[in-house]
Amino acid sequence: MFGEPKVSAHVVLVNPPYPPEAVQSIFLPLGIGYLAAVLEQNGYNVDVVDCQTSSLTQKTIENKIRSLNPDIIGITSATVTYLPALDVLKSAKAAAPKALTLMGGPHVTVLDEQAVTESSELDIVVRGEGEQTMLELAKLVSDGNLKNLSQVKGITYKDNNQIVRTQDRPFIQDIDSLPHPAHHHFDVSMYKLFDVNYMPIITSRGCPSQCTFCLASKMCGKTFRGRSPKKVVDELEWLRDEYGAGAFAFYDDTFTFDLKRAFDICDEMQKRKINLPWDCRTRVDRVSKELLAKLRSTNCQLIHFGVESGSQEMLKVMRKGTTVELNAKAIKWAKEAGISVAVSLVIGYPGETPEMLQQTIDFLYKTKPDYVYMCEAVPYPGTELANYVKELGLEITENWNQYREETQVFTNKLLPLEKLEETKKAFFDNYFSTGYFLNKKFKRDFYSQIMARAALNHLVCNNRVLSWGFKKLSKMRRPKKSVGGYSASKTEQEK
Ligand code: B12
Ligand code: SF4
Repeated sequence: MFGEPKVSAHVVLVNPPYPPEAVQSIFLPLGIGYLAAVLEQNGYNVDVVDCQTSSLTQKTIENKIRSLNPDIIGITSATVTYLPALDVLKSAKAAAPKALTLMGGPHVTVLDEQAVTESSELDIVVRGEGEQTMLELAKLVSDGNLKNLSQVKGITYKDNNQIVRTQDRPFIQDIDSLPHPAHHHFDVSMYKLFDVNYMPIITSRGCPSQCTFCLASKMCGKTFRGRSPKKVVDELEWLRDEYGAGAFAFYDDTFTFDLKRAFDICDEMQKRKINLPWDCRTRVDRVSKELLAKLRSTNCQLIHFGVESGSQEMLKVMRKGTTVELNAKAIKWAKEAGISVAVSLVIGYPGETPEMLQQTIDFLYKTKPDYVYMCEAVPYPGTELANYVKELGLEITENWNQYREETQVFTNKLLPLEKLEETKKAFFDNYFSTGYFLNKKFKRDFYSQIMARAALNHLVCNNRVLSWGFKKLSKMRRPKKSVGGYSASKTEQEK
């Protein structure tokens, strides 16, 4: 059904563009990196098209795919990149009509049936972790044996207008068995920040927590699967030696979930003299004073805590399993250990009132984190929050392009959008002061420079003269994209 038998299928993996209205936050896509790596390890020929670092039009994507002439085209997508991914599929299928088209990632893992139904160009959705499934599909295509599709776990496809959903694929138990992601397919200089190669790494998969707004456990399971400290530090060394890494972003859901493993990784980093700056993300109930001191001793300069709210009631509704007190304590401990703290917050959650939001603002003034992400509560498909919003009958958009942290996609009558935006703006106007900017600027370390840049962006946007001068300057440079997830706010982007 999908082309001639091949000795070894040629696979093209595509990272779709963001919708034009979204913050263009670029990062090295680890999912594609892992898929490319396992394919190459098994002898397949792989090309990668990253539409986020290069401004490709539909036509250029089509031409590129035509020239590559693949047997399989695999596209990744989150909810925000789903519609652009469908557009890419159209071009891809026009360029290579016989190629088997696949889509994976968090959006289609949940809305798999909808995806194969609404897109005639999409042959198969790959649900959840994709490495093994990708290999099995590449093998079937290579052998010209697609009639055995139903044997492949973790996929959804249409067969004679009937949707077939094979059984879920179990998560990979030994994630140490995975190769390093195939970074050679990317121009790593595109992800530089302040001339530093800021390289991502994931050292574990799975999150046992069940926060209502998060899809992590649906993607990677409820069981924490950690890589061994030796393998983790092998990858850090490789990133430093092969890619000139100058700083590392540990993108695990909860890097310190297993405290002992976190200590052991630090020991291994010390033993092998990896002393580059790094940051990680974790929960406030998975750190101790001792651990924070240990992280700092290996040059951890920034820790991101999922604080979510300054209202105990909201933390309970979000099933965060933490307390306001614990949040404050963890921030204090990290700062005492000499680690900068970034906190992420979920605002506009159903049931949140202006008073509760004010509790969050008060919490920030009291605990003084070094950086703040205020993310709108976005009901991503598959989350408990999405079900809750539906149950409450709240008005919600299904324009997936809007599903990003700076956009409100449902109406919270208790906390109207104007009030939310006004509170948020007032907070950032105060927080990103000239004093904040100078303080970070003079610290000179890598992460302080990122924070100083964010403050400067905010200050410039709030000042008409500076803003005019900046626009003139930026027209002379290439368009600015944010890197590594440190996005500018919506207001900054729009001005
Ligand atoms: C790290 C991370 C980031 C990093 C990116 C790091 C990186 N270099 O890749 C940063 C901070 C930049 C980031 C940004 C955003 N993120 Co994020 N992120 C994560 C996190 C914690 C881990 C993702 C990851 O790298 N996993 C490891 C890799 C190996 O897995 P993967 O990418 O999922 O790919 C695997 C499978 O999905 C599948 N697969 C994926 N694509 C394809 C394609 C094919 C063809 C096949 C066969 C298989 C396949 O196989 C891959 C290998 O197993 C997840 C939570 C989670 N645990 O999933 C959230 C998560 C993915 N992020 C989320 C969101 C919302 C965002 C943002 C939209 C936030 C925003 N700005 O508004 C942005 C935009 C992301 C984008 N462009 O797609 C949501 C997505 C929900 C959704 N339905 O869209 C998640 C699930 C968290 C949540 N809130 O629930 N993120
Ligand atoms: S928000 Fe963090 S702790 Fe909560 S489920 Fe998601 S990854 Fe786990």
